[in-house]
Amino acid sequence: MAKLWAMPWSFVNYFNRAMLDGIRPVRQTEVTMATQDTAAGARTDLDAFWMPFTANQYFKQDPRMLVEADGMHFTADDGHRVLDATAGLWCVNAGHGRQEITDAVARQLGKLDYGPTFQMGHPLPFEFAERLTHHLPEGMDRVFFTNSGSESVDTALKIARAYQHARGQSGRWRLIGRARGYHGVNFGGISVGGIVNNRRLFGPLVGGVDHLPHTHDLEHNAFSKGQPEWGAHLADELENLVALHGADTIAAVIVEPVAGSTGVLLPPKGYLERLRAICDRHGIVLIFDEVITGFGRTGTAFAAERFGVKPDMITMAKGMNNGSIPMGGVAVSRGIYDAFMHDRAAGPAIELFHGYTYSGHPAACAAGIAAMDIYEREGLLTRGSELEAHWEKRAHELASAPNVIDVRNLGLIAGIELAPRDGAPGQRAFEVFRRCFDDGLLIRVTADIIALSPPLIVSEAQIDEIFSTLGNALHKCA
Ligand code: PXG
Repeated sequence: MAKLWAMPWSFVNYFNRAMLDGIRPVRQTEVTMATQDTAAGARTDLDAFWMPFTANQYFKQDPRMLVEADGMHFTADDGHRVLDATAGLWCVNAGHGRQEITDAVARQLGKLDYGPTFQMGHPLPFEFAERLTHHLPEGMDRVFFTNSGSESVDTALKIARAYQHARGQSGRWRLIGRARGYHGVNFGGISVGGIVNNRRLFGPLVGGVDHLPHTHDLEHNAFSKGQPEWGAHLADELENLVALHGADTIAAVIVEPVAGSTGVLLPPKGYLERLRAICDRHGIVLIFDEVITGFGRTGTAFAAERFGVKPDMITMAKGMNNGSIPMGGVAVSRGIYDAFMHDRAAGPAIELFHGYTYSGHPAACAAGIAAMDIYEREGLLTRGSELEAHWEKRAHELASAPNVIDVRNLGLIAGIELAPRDGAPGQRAFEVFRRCFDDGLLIRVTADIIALSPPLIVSEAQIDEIFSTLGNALHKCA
């Protein structure tokens, strides 16, 4: 059975490690937190906000504060501009400060600020769901709204189990995830997820979960341009899990088509196709977690299209409304939806006991419709494929930079893996991150892996700037 991949220096605890490893030792007495100038000039104490996935104590002594954003840039509180090579956290696909989105949200809040969607409706989620179907794989034309990627994942897992029940297969409740998978932070997501530090302190997780092995192996697929040649056979591990548990106990498999948070892992050629075939053979629902790959990141609207593999459900969030208002969603195939909707004579009986107060929030939907207008008008959902050759060429020029042990890329995503410093894993990449930030470039680091995912409006000149600033930082931090 697949062992969960232990990722001790994932971004999950990365900053704590950096602290322990002595980048900047923290004395507890120093931790009377800094105050910070706000844009308005008032001083704000930093204590009250418990920051997510952050070494709070470390950060609050020496905060990096972003106060404005426009197009491809953030502006920090000291006035220096930072080129955003991460689209925020993989979400601002159309670039920052899009006036159209701002106006749509303001208009909507003025007209209908909130409207329930439980046994009631308002027009926006119907319109937005319909718009989304234009970009989803054919037949995946029913959308459940949530407020985040984590909620989308837990929603999809619940729908999968309930669907199996609805079609008379209530013995199918097992869920299969993958080592190194990141599916958000709720109990379902961390259960199918495969990042040890996200799971280990939280007690018993969702039962009936197993994991496939991940597909990353530098011995076989280092310096891949696009999908690696090696690794399709790793999908066959699903057959072993079927043999072990019995297909009639398995509800669903969930994978990220391209794994992001764990450090950009690309699907080997043929791998997703094999997963699809095995799921089909055994009546297992296949869920693609497209929270980061959705909305143009891989050069098509969804990675399902890029890889030519149609799942049964797609989870989404982030780029859905350009990161402007918390929102997520789950697209399901017509077959799954119809399994719940078979009895028109049921009257006001609820088909699925699940939903959120803010499912289909008017402002989030208005932002989403405006984002779709921009994506479609500016061709952003396919711009990644136009820029991919240039992006790939520049990314792979870093192969000869100090300590680089892998460069991998697909669409407008790149992962650059560094050899860890002896006895101080994660430290080198964190130094590169700090150096880049000071030099005006925002990157993400996960352990010793640098992840790049700029807004899809990035120009070729800005791509050059990203890789030359990063290249310089790699030399300086050698
Ligand atoms: N699924 C996937 C595949 C994700 O990447 C989530 C679910 C959870 O989404 P929410 O909206 O609940 O955060 C994610 C989130 C990073 C990074 O730097 C990635 C995520 C979040 C924050 C940072 O790689 N992905």
